[in-house]
Amino acid sequence: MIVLKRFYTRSILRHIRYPYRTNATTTQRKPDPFNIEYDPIKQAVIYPSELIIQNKKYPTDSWTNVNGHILSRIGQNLHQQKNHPLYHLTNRLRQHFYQYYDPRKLSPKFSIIDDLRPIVTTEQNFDSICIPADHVSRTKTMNYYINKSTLLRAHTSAHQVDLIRSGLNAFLCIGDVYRRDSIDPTHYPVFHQCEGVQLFNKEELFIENRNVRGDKDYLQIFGSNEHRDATKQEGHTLEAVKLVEASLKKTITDLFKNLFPNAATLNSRWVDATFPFTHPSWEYEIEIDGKWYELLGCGIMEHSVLENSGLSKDHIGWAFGLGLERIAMIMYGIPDIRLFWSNDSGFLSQFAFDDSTRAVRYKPISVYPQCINDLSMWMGKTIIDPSDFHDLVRAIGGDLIEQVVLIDEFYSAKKQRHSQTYRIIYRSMDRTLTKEEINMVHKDIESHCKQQFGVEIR
Ligand code: FA5
Ligand code: MG
Repeated sequence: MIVLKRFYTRSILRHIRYPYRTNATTTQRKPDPFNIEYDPIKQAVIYPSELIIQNKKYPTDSWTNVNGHILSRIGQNLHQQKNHPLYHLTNRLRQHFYQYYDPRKLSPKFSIIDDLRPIVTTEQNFDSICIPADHVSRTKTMNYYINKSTLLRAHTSAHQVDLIRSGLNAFLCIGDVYRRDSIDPTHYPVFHQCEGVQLFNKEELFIENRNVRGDKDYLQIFGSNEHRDATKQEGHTLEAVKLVEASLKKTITDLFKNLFPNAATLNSRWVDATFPFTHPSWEYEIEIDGKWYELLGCGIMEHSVLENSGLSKDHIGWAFGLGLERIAMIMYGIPDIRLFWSNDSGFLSQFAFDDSTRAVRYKPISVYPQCINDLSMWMGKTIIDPSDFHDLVRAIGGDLIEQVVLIDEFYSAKKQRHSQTYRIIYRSMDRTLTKEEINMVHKDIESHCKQQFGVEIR
């Protein structure tokens, strides 16, 4: 696990192209469809004054840090592509949640929204859900900004407030999300999330109580002397919080029983967590072959999020956000998150069926060898933030990069310089890479590191 050294964050100059055709043995540059260029003399990425994304124009500024490789993923909507594993999982989520019925509305309780564009404002992604102005999750190091006020959503929680404002009180929101995250078999800079939200008013929450006692006002959601502590927010009564917690945990447990019918053999646990938009909060993990995998984050919605949504003091609710790829990888035995982006018919044909509940295990088409190259550098004026390095490597090597790990870091008092060594593991999903090809990509990474970070290769 790489510990990001946030205090070393520097202004980011990044190489922006995805220049290698992965199916050719000779490397060729593709023209950048977004007109993003790298100027080797100024040693800077040159953005056009506006970016045109899905026919909409966005002005660029000093916050712009998207790249062509990432922008090309917008609109692919893997979860809507028939016969894709994420499409089947989305269908299963839909089928499961449509079982909850609202007898008053004579319709399914949960609305399912899966087509909201991933370009959002900082207000939607952060402010609307109470992420503080100085929170680390807002940094350029962690997000893909189009400009200072517009970014690629980092989570589907960005839509909570808009959807509640539109009148929904129970919904799922499914879509692609974008993060400058570490690179390994379970993390990818673009992945898919499903947000779930359910709100309750007093009558809905205490329905059992009302039926039994015929006394609507016996229990309350809000009390005047309630303080915030580990178990609840200020204002909330413990009995309301405990009922919402029970509803949340039952909803999630029932979902996973449905997704993994032999759940008797599936160990799961709730881990206390912290999110700015829920309190209390948990993560849900399941155990596979002795390893615990985090599948989702969840909790009781912060009351101020509901206030931002225009609700007065009469509702309480839960929310969760789960990662589709993580679940699909376990469900189908898919070993590497990059496979979801594969156009290889050997991969996709394994998911070509209509009944999304069909149990299938992914059979690796073939296994190609890894190619490991280390890169050791003396730092220039500033120390490279690993996420900047990951981004540069991914932008140059594209999907040939399986993993990037910072394996060594030290300070030489004699040289008065910092050193970092990264291990870059190359592997193609669809062919054996030649040493020459990898060396060419590796050399390109080296020379861009020199240009962009002012390092000296050791
Ligand atoms: C969130 O994104 C919160 N918005 C979730 C949430 C929603 C909490 C509502 C409370 C209420 P987190 O960053 O942990 O939390 O991501 C949620 C899930 O997305 C993770 O549990 C994991 O399944 C998945 N995930 C996160 N990062 C990646 C990644 N880089 N690649 C693939 N999946 C990821
Ligand atoms: Mg998490």
